[in-house]
Amino acid sequence: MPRSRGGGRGGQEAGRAELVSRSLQSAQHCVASRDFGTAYAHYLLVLSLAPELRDDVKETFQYTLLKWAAELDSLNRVQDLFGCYEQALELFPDDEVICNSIGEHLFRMGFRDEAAGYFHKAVKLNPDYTDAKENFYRVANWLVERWHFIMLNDIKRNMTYHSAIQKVVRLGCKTVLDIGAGTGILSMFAKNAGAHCVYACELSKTMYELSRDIVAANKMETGIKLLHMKSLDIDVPKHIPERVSLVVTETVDAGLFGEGIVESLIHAWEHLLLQPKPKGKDGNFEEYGQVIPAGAIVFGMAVQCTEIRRHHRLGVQDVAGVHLPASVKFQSPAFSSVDSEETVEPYTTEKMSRVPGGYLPLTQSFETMTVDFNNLQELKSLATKKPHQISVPVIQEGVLDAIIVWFVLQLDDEHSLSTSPHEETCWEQAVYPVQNLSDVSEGFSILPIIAGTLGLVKPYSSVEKEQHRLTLDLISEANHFPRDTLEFWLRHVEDDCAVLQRPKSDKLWSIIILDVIETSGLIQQEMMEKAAISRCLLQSGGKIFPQYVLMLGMLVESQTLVEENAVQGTEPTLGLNIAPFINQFQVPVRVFLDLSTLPCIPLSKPVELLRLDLMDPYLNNSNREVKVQICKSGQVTAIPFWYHVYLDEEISLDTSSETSHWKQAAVVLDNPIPVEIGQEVILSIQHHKSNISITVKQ
Ligand code: 44T
Repeated sequence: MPRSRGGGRGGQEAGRAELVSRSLQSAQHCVASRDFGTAYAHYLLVLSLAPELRDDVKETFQYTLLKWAAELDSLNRVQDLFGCYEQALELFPDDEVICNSIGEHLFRMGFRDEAAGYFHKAVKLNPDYTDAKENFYRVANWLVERWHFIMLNDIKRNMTYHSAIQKVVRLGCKTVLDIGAGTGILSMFAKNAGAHCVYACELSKTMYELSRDIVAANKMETGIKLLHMKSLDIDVPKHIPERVSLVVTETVDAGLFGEGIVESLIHAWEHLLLQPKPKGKDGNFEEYGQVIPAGAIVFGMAVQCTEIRRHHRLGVQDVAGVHLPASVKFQSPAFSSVDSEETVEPYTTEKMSRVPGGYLPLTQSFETMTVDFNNLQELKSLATKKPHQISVPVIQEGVLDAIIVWFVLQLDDEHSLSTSPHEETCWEQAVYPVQNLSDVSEGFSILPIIAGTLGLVKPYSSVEKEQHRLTLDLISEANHFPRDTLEFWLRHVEDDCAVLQRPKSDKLWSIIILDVIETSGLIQQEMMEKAAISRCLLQSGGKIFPQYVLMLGMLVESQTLVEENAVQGTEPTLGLNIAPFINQFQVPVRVFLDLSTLPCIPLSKPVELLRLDLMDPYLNNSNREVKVQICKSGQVTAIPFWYHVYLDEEISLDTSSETSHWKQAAVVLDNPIPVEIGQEVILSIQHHKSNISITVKQ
């Protein structure tokens, strides 16, 4: 055969080798000349022709991919960007760097759940990969919400559900559907009580996968059929073979209805449950359908509460000499549902027993409504019910700030759970603020206007949303600010670099104000990196506000923090093995803490943990040890921390002050450390870029 025609195996092989080697060379050449797009294409060719080179080229391929992705990102070529990642994942399906990087892009684009999934995958692939871990901790709260830990640790709630389920299963309800299974705990109660068939549905992918592991670990995978779906999409006999005699569910939020329990149960009665038992008729439990919980009573109470007022009402008309005109409406998130995409509930939630400053009841508690979950007609009429009025006598003079709402969940006629603020319970209450003003969304700042009032300054501001810019324009106008005094640039979510840029007209900045601490109590992501860029954009003698930040902390014993952080062994879950699975989603730092009302015993005085200097990087030390004097014997379980933000040498803000908008955060230890009065404990503070870790040296 004529070789020159490329026929024959040897010839093909040689041709392939030649092409691979040339493409590889081109790829390397392109990387060197920073043409990452072309390099990436060459690598794809190399890898498709010579998969055996996978391990050799992995590192440069990754580098090329990340560079090319960054370029596509800045060009806003989103589809190409994710196309690339998809290809890359096909070639390297178990690559933690690629997963983490996809997560970062998704996160910046606002897809937090999806991002969280990729960070979780990256951490699973490599538990020591610090970047992915940091990212994971920031989003774990979205994947598995913190209340899972709190509810699973609530032994009273678990026992009450357990008894109620056991009772009806023993009476004959042998086919069970668990709506909103979460970890699968109620399904396992039903199975253990003797149910023949248990079906469980769960909407969240993460929770569904977790429940599969948990059910298997408890050796019930053959008895419980898990479905990753919304109950409303379940069809008999497609997904479950028969109608069931019992539905168990705890798909209720602090306001009872926020998880859609009424809609789910209407659907369940119409399509998934056996017919209800006619009144007065006894008979076999297996022939009829019923629901646990059987019903609920909803209560309300009018309260005065300065903390709620502070969050939902603008208490001032002037801020540092800037007048806020009435035409500017600051809306609380609880009332912004009209034009936003997601349906937002008209309430927020609060654990009233722990609200800073407490609250004053202005009325007695009153019943607002009752619901019978075993009555389809009633459920249906509820879904279309008109609002009604109730009048309630005032028993205490005061300012009406909110109506707080809770409920008693009647599992059956002997078992009930209350979410009342007086109850020792894991539940928060629903808060319906009476005022719909204020609680301006994060990222909105009138600092540039304040700066503008101080004299001959030309403030520039980065604004996150067009709406914010319009609002600043309105406020400027009301304060008789010449229109062109203030200049803005819109900050694009994907484009972080644009936040810090050179001034348009002038040479360099004289003051740069950085937002350094999040409301959650954490340091802003990349804060030190932004400070470093800012230093390069300052004119000589220019200043960064704040100049430096002190981080303070103390050692405490707090059972509450421990229980809110991780499921504590098998005891609270009545012997079921759930803790090690859900605890994978535990995070080492608890955020949005109210230190002033946290149940805890201080074991030390506050100490300075770290100084972060934004103006002078040489004053920062990356790792240090701090000695802490123990002033009371006990078990150290947590290290709450907060900040003193020094705008300059004299003027500072304390983020633990009760009048600040900041909450606090705390490191929660995996294992408590026993300490004696007089002892010294050494804390090791590691600080890398803007990520800080605090550990106790043993
Ligand atoms: N909130 C408690 C409990 N689901 C909410 O995906 C108490 C809140 C709480 N699955 C502070 C404190 C506390 N079909 O995993 C979730 C959810 C799932 C469904 C399938 C459906 N129709 C649904 C509806 C919901 O059910 C699980 C539980 S629902 C939420 C419980 C400590 N804030």
